[in-house]
Amino acid sequence: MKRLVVVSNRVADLTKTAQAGGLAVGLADSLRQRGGVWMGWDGQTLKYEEEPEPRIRKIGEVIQATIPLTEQDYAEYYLGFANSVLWPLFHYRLDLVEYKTAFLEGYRRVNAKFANALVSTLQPDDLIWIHDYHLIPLAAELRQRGCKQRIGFFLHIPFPPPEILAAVPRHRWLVECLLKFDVVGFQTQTDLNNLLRYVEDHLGCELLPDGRVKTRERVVIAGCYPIGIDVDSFVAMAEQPNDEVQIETKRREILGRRQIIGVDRLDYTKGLPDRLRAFARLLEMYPEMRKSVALMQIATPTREEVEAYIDIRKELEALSGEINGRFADFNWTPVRYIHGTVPREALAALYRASQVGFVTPLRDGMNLVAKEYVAAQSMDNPGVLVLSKFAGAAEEMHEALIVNPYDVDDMARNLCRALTMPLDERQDRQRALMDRIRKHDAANWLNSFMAALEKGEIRREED
Ligand code: GDG
Repeated sequence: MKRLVVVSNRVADLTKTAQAGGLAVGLADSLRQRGGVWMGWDGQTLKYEEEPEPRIRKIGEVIQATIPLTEQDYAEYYLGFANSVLWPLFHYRLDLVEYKTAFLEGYRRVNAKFANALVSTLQPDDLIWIHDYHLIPLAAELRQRGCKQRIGFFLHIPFPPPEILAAVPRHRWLVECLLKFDVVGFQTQTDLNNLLRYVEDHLGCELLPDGRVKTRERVVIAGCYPIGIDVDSFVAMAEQPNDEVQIETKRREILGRRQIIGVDRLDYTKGLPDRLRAFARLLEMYPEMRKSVALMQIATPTREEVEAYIDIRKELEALSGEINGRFADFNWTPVRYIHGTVPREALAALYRASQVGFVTPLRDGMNLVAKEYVAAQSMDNPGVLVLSKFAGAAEEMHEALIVNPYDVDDMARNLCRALTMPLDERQDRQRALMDRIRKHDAANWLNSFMAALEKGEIRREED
């Protein structure tokens, strides 16, 4: 078996078995089994003139290679081009893009640093798999350094339509960089179609009947590989009794109250303000729901140095205060807003104890929370997933109640429908959703991408 070399902005902590997020778990498991290399930034910022050698650690069969960045790299590459240009742009938020030439320079510089660090560790037969928007130019940098290995790329976030992409300077260069990979993977058919439209209209590439893209120099596999979760391990976690959650659930049961749950990184793409407004609208439109339901919103802090993230935090704190001020009673708090991180086991138990999973991003690559919520439900009495049509997950999870995250009334109506749905309908939907998330689980994601990278296999849509 060929050695797998994974590169991502940050590396997962392989000494821990329980990690947050499907990417870390899926990749860590696979790397542990087949052995390989994982390279990324170590999270440190240091002052240095000459690029330091990567720090190598061997954990079981996995070699971890990490490099530090300078303060300037962190500001221009990470906070700058990656998170103030590409993140908002790829989520269709042109209004939040803050472009500076220095950001682009920092982005190219750090990708060159990654290439320098990586090239010395590579073997001729390696398969290289690069992850996410931070590292789009990395294949181009590696090719310049003579790399002939097969290199794949997976984009975890959406890929925007050409009309939006064209708003950022050097958009053509970005897409040309993508075409230096052998395999380019997206979460959904919509993202893939956006790329295909760009390469055909702006770069004059030929789209071959089998789905590959022919450029002047090479043929690239562009495909859709929806990411999934490790369903069984999540089911097992949700079935583990969690004392604190159980006590809280009993209390709610005695009072005859239901719970709606939202779990997100505190990001402006996740549609949190309108989610809270939709909950308030539910209480307005259906007064009988007052005191019989509460919203628990867990919002995990993230990228707190970027201006737009400071704004969204303030907005949410004000909104939850406002809703509670307006509707709360001495013995009922409608919104429980938690600005923090909850342990993964508690999260699974909370999903299971909630009658509605409320997932309403304005735009999302996939959204693993939607899949985790379904995996955590019991078949005896499952909850209902209310899901934004703009989450990548909506392309597969048709049996959720699909909503428009910009339409507060639509969300409120669907919350009411979820809270009053008969048991047999909930069970039918749960069965179908479970089948779907099992079919598109973490192992399937990994194997289908690896088949393309290793053997050049092309994924058919019905796979
Ligand atoms: C990107 C794309 C794509 C959240 N809060 C806590 C916590 N989490 C965990 C969730 C879930 C993960 O973090 C979030 O994953 P998502 O997929 O929902 O969203 P992003 O972080 O934006 O991920 C996304 C994903 O990459 C994978 O390709 O699906 O579209 O944006 O696993 O459970 N975990 C714990 N405590 C928390 O408070 N333990």
